[in-house]
Parts: sequence; C-alpha cells; structure tokens
Amino acid sequence: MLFNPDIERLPLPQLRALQNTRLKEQVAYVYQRVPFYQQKFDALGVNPATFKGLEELPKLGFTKKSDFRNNYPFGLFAVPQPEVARLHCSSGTTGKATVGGYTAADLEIFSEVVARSLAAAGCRPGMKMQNAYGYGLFTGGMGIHYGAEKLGMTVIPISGGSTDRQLQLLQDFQPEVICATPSYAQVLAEELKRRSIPLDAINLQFAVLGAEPWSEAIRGQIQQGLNVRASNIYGLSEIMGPGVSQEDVDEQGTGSYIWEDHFYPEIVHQETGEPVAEGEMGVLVLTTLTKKAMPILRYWTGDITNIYYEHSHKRTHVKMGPIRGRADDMLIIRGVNFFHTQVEDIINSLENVSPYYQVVASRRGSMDEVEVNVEIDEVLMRELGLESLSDDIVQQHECLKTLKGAFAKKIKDNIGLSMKVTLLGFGQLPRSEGGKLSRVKDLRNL
Ligand code: ADP
Ligand code: K
Repeated sequence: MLFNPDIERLPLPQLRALQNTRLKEQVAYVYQRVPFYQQKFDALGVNPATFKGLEELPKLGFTKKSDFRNNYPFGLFAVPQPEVARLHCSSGTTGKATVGGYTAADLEIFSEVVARSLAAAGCRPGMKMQNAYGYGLFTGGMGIHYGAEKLGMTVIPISGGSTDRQLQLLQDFQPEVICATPSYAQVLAEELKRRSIPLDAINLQFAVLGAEPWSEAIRGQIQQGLNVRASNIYGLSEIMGPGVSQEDVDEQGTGSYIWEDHFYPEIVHQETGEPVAEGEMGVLVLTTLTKKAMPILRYWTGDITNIYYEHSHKRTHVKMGPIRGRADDMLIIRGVNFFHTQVEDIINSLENVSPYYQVVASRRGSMDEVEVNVEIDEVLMRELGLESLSDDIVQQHECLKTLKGAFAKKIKDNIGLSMKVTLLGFGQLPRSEGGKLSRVKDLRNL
C-alpha cells in the first residue's frame, strides 16, 4: 500500500520540477528571514532573485552542526517564536543537542512522511502499533506517534524501556506492529526467549526500526526472535525526525526511499565536499524543501551512505543504502580509516558469533590500539556447556581458539589493521535500555 501514490510515484521529470520550484522558494524564504543564511549568501555571492535552483545548489555551501551550536537555541528559526508549535532536540549522541522547531504546517508534513513510511513498512489503517521509540525531546516517539495516527493506526504510546511492561502489552494488546531502535528490539526478542514466552502468545507482523545503524545480521535476529518482517526508518532532528527515508518491507535490503518532494539529498566526498557519482559512498547532505519554522539548506549530516535509482521499483523516489556510520564516528588508527560497521560485516560473515560487539580504541604510549569484543552465540555456549567466557576458557577450547584466530585474520585482511579480539559469552556486553546503543568506545581522548 502507498499512502500517497500520486506523490510517491510522481514521474521523475515532474518530481525534479517540483523540487526546483520549492528550492527556489526556500532559498528566497531563508534569505529574507534568517540572518545566518542572509550573511552566508551575501558572502558567497548568491542572489535569491537570480538563483537558478537545483543546478546551482552546490553554490550554497553547507550548513554544519557547528552552525546549529553557534545559533543555539533559536537563531536558525525563520518564524517568530509564537508561530512555533513544537520544539524537539537531537539525542546528543555526538555532543551538545541541537534544537528543531516546527510550525503547525511542518508538523502536518512530518506526519505525512511518517504515514508514508509506515505504510511502506507494512502498516495498515486499523493495525495496532506499540511505539517503543522514546517520547519526549527526541523526535522519534512523537514523530512516529502522529504519523501512525495519520495512517489510521491505533497507537500504544509506551515509549522506550520498561521491558516487563513491553512484553506484557505485546501479549495483552496483541499489536501487529512494533517500532523501536534495533538494539532495543534485540533486547525484546532475547527477553521473550529467556522468559520462554512462546511466539504464538504475541501477534506481531512488522517491526519498524531506526535511529541507529544496524545490519542484516541484526535484522535476522529480530525477524526470527519477534516473528516479524523488519524494515528501516531513517531521519534526524535537524531536518525533521524519523521519516526522512524508509525501506519498503517488500524490497528489503535494497535501500530506503528518501521522500524527495520534501528532502533533497546529495552525496558529497567526505574531504572535498564535491558531489560524487550516483551510487558512490560519501556524506549525505540534505536540504529541506518545504520547512517553515527551521528550513535547512545543505545540511552536512555526517552520515555515510550512497544514493541510487536502480532499485526504485514501487516508487520513483531515490533510495539510500544503509548508513555505514557517521563521519565523526570514523576511527583513524595508525593511519587507517575505518567504521565499526566494517567490523560488523566481518562478524556477519562468521558462524557462531552473536550480533553483539563493541569496538574499543585506546592508546598505549604513543600507539593506538583497537580491541574488538564480540559475543559468541547462545547455541555454541550451550553446546560447550558454558555460562560465560574468559581468555582462559577460550584457550581450553579448540573451536573457540580457531574462531578467534579466523576473526582476527579476517579483520587484518579486510580492514588492513591488526586488532585484539576478545570473545565473550552471550549476554556479557551491554544491551539497549530502550534507546540508542553505542557500539564504539574511543578512550583515546579521555
Ligand atoms: P543524534 O544525532 O544526537 O543521535 P538524532 O536523534 O537527531 O540525534 O539522530 C539522528 C541520527 O541518528 C542520524 O544523523 C543518524 O546518524 C542516526 N540514524 C537515524 N536513523 C538511522 C538509521 N535508520 N540507520 C542508521 N543511523 C540512523
Ligand atoms: K542528529
């Protein structure tokens, strides 16, 4: 089901024309109303009256996270405060939180793109959704909530955490849909199993997961553990919140549709800021085309991904691949750049390891080191009759020594760095408490 088929299937030439018109309007709008953009455009020699639209977009420079900080809290707003209907903040995963403001019209559009996203995720009017995204300043909870209502769903606004209650309501209310961070959905799947709650005691069909990077291995674990089909939702508070892009549940693994009529995407080279060819990896840069309270032009998201049209089948809008990591999450160790998701890819290719891992960077003397902690899976733990793992225990089991060696070798071969591998027992690494889970620890600058 498509929530808004006319727009979701708008032929590309018409979509481009619509974006072009909206971009010109947005440029003129911010120039008139936001001193930050006025000064910036004057400095760059951009005149909104003669600005040609999409073809000249790169001339506008970038808006960066630091611009949000320098204009904290309301300096980037384009309307007087009484016209702002709601305020949200980013989760502050990478530093001080940034503020987002919305007019009533912005909130309508927020709900529209989330409703489209949920429909693509498999949700239908009349279905019940357990919304385990956090409610509050984080855009996730309320963003999903109003989009689900707009689609015509029955929303259960439980928020994140309270695992006992989550499991109780899954059984009592029988929701067909759950929305959560993937790391928290993993926890729910594990807890169901640990408490021996049979899958036929719950009625879930779909999981809508986002707010942090996740992998196909995690998808597999959640799909099996909750008996659902899971799809990806992406977004960020600086642009709107969840619902900037969404994976169609029937097209799993081929990327997430970016709702291009409201958010214009570009991928640029991480160092030069120049546009890259379609399909190539780089930093995702997003431009709002219709925002009124806080329009943002060319926001440097820091998220690394690629965009392409080749898998846009059900809809005409462009797709983005999974987020490989954030530019500020990129670890540089002894001159080698890598993302923790590269370690995750290797974990996914190995048998007997769980999708739980942690990458820890530290410094000994002047040498940077990386340690990868990874859990082996429950099946192998049971076969070996183990409750937990330590280096000593690993040394006593040939299969664990082999696994550890194979993992270290693959890391060295694929990433080009030697990392210390530590095998842990299932359940030994931290789990999500309802929100985002960090899989990287950089101890070098503490
Ligand atoms: P913060 O940047 O402080 O975490 P937000 O709550 O606005 O604040 O989160 C937005 C960020 O979360 C994105 O820029 C991206 O890094 C990450 N994110 C959101 N959805 C996804 C997703 N589906 N996959 C990977 N990362 C995601
Ligand atoms: K953010």
